[in-house]
Amino acid sequence: MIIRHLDRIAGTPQEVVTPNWTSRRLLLRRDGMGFSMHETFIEAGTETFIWYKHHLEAVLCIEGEGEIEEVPGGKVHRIEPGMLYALDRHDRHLLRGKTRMRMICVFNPPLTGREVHDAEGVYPLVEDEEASAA
Ligand code: 9YT
Repeated sequence: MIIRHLDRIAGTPQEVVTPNWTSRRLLLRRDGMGFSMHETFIEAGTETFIWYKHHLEAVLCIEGEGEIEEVPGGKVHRIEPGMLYALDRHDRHLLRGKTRMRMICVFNPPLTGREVHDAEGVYPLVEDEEASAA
């Protein structure tokens, strides 16, 4: 059995901080579960273009408000606590945080933990002055 706690992931390599989002990886490929599981915070006022070409992802909003826009197509869906979106077709999308959103994300196949630094389909459009790798 694997036991993890979010409080013990903050400040470790399993926490990735970028101008638009912060993600804490609860489970990764090496855990052997067949999926990875993340807590991701989307910062207020940010817009991020995301395309997971090689992964399926489901995202459940726990806190906060925002929206997801389908690309192409432009259809916009409101994100609020309880809303889930599943990218079953590797859907390209724009993710916008109106307030800071707390999301629980699951990936199949699981992330190894290195993809984000290789910009695995995540391209921030809005960045702070101190932009870092995303
Ligand atoms: C909301 C969302 O797409 N989260 C993805 C997880 C994050 N990009 C990570 O852990 O790398």
